[in-house]
Formats: sequence, C-alpha cells, structure tokens
Amino acid sequence: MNAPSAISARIRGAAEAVVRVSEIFGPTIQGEGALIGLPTVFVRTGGCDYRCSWCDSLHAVDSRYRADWKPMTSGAILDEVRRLSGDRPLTVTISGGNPAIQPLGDLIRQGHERGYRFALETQGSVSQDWFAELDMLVLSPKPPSSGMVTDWQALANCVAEASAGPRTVLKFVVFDEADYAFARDAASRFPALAVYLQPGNPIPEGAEAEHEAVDPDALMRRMEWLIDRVTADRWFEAHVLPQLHVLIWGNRRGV
Ligand code: MET
Repeated sequence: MNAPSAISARIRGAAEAVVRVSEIFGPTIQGEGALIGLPTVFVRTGGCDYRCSWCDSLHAVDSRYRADWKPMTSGAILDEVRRLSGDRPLTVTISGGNPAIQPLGDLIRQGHERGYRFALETQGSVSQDWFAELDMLVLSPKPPSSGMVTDWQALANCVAEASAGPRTVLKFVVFDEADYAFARDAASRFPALAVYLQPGNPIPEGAEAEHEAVDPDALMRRMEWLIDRVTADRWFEAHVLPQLHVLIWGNRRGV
C-alpha cells in the first residue's frame, strides 16, 4: 500500500517547490531595459533551454556549472532577498538561465505578501500560468546572431499568460542589421508592447563569457549605430539604451 505515501510525497513536493538558484545578489541597480537604474536584488536561476552564442551568463546556463546551482525553497530565497534588502521591499529581478523553467509562483506570492515586487526576464520560449502574478514581464526574444530560433507561438503564449497581470515589455539585443530586422519584425507582431533595444556586448576573442574585459568605446560606437538606425527608420516608439552595468563594471559577476 504505497498510494498514500505517494500522495503525501506529491503534496509535500507541491508545498515545497524547489528552485535551482545560480546566485542571489544585491542590492544593485537594474542595468538594462525598462527598469534601468532601479535598485534591485537579482535572483538568477540555473538552467536554460537556450545556448546563445554570446551568452553573458554561462555560469547560470551551461550544465558544467550545475554543481554550483543550489536547490532552494521559495521561503529560503525570500529569506535571502529580505536579508540583502534589509527587509525593505523592492523590485526583485528574476533572471537566469531561463527562469521560466522554474516553479516560481510560490516565491512571487510569498514576496507580494511582504510588499516585494517581481520583474522576470526570459526569452519567451516557455510560458507559465504564474506569469500573470508578476509585476513586470520582460520578454527578450533572441535575434539571429544568438544562433537561436524563436518559436513565435511560444512567445505569443507568454504574452497571453501575462495579459491580465504584469506590464509586459520586449527587449532586444542588437549586434547587426539582421538582428535589427528581427527586432522590427518581432515588435510588429506585438504592437501593444513597449520595445527596448540595446547594443550587443561582444565577448572579446578567446575570453570566457565571465571575463571582465569590455571595450567601452566599441560599445558606444554600437550604441551610436543603433540610435542612427532607429532614428533613420523613424521607429519612434523604441527605447534605445546601453547596458549600464557593463559600462560601470564590465562583465563582472555579482554586481
Ligand atoms: N534567459 C533570460 C532572458 O533571455 C535571462 C537573461 S539571458 C542569460 O532574458
């Protein structure tokens, strides 16, 4: 007779959803997109269904770092967020990896009870019903330079799950003309969503993704190119922003 214990194990499992966490750090500022400059604590989950060629967070993506990912309950994550923020509610940024493959509904609900807000960053390949409980959903479909292919139906499902809840925005990394064309096309499919564009941050030749070195001049030239591109096109709804954290800290982790 193992049915009751199987059921109680399931109930226990549901009550203690475990999230794979790569790192929790802050407070710092959100470095990019719609919430740029806003103080935040980052919760970075481990594991991703994508392998972007220029991934800047491989330590949260590549399974060779898997041993560093800690299984944490929602309660343990919230305790750490509260400790880091001195128990003063702020906007928590959930990133990854792809955080959409983790069970995060409990964390959002428990955090809301304490006054915390939640912004989630994902490529939009996986949707969850708890998207509706977020405060902001940042969908960041990956352009051709990433080597990934966007599943438009999956992205539309993400937008639909969030339609009654958070503010949803689109964020694009743009390295070249093909990426720019991709961003225009993707944005035209979701005309109600605000668009944030940022120039790509090339990982220097031979360097690891986590390497600190960046070339700020090259980044500014890409920024200028992107602004020229957007204004020449009269794409007046798009926001163009640099990655502020890269300008300040390079590719350093934990800031
Ligand atoms: N996968 C998420 C996104 O695409 C988190 C950042 S990418 C490492 O927005």
